[in-house]
Amino acid sequence: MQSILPLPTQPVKPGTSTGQQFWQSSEKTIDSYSPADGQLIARVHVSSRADYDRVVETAQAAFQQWRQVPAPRRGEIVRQMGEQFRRYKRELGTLVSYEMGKSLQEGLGEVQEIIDICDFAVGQSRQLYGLSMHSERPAHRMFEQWHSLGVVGIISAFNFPVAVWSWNAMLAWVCGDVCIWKPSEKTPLTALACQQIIGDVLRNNDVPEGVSCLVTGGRDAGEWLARDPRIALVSATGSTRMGKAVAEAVAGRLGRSLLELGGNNAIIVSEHADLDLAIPAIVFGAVGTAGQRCTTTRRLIVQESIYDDVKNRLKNAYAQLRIGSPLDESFHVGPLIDQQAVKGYQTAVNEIRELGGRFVVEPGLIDGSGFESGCYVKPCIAEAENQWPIVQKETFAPILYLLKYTSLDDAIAQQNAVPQGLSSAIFTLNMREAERFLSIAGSDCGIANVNIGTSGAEIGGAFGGEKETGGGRESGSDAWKAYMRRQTNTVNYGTTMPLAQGITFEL
Ligand code: UN1
Repeated sequence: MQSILPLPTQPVKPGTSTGQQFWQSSEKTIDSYSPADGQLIARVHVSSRADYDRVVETAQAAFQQWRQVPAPRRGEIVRQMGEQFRRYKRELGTLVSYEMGKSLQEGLGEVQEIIDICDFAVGQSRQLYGLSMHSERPAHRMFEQWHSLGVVGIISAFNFPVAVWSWNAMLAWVCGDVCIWKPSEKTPLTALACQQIIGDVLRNNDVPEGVSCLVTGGRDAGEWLARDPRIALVSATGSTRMGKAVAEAVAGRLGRSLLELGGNNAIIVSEHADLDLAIPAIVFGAVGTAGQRCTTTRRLIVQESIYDDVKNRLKNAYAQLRIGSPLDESFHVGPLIDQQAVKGYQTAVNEIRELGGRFVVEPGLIDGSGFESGCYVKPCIAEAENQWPIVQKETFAPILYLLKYTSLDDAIAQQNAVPQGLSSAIFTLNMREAERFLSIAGSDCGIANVNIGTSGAEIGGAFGGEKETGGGRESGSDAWKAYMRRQTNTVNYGTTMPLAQGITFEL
């Protein structure tokens, strides 16, 4: 079958940003298959350890220059990158959809997130503020400054193959850092495309080689970054298992890590909810990106008096879902990333049945014409119990668990009783319920919404979560601080030498 995009015919090589793909990459390649149609769409060279070391050395040298470029000037370069992403939005969005399998609309939405974070970062480049304090000593000035950190390693996941990189990279760049990106081995081509898209901007502005680098590979390459003391910050997005390995390795050298890991996100539906708002939010949250967002709605905690009504409405809504090629905009749901993910879905379904879970909307694999990749599954809904081990886990698939509650306290307790703490939501028109959910006695997640689903966060807020989600915050608000080092400065402009805490030290 003919590819739908002009894709490379030769294996492509990673390296640094300006198109000089000169690395002696190993002969090993990653084969990227589209889950949409099962086609091999690219072979990408895997970086060898020698390539990696050369990338880090180039990045370190680039940092010495880049950190001296005034931050607003770095912002101007990021602004130009945003323009490039606007220009190539359709092409990149289509490639994201084809390589990763999310619907074209969501692929375009992902590129929109890149554009938005570019805009955000441009503004931020003029707002890298430090505080000033009043010194306790006369004729002293005390203040803080934020300095660039160094080389930032970015490990990203297949499900948001380009946006998550940009949340990290765009902020890191305005902060004066340089970046080495290790994309998921499941989506290497979208990463190469991003490097190409920004390549002209880097070249036209004489940005030093090594400000934006790419290394490709699997676990090895991630471990190199995690163990390498030359990497000042490792920002990792992915499974909790991967995050723990990264956190341990980085902590072992007292480095910094920023972790954005698994979620097990719930929506509480109160008897005071407007169900016309709730149902579409639940369905998009549960089946969008085929249940492979870290913000996917996995648990629905419904007040018992409206439980049957919600169940029936969801059944009706799921009956209308159209599953098929992500590139065809008439479909709502695309495939899972690969057949391994399909196995994960099947294992979870079996476990639910063994525990006595009842499917309200039946699961299943889809085959036949148009589904040759073997990656398409039916979104399903199971009546389950919160404490079941399978419900406690993040299964990256469109499986929604229906849970029941009596009092709001009970609902909040269930919502919090999982190891993860990324996103959460309540649907209610009752002000007391909403405020209680947002209070210290409410949701324990990094994101808590009222009358909005769990997924689809805007880039302007800090993104991330608590507990096994890893505690990191990316994207908006003051997440930029993670990419800089703080320095406290005290200057004595007087003629005496007073000590702090009133200590006298006579000579
Ligand atoms: C992720 O799934 O890793 O909030 C990121 C959302 C998107 C980002 C998800 N803006 O669903």
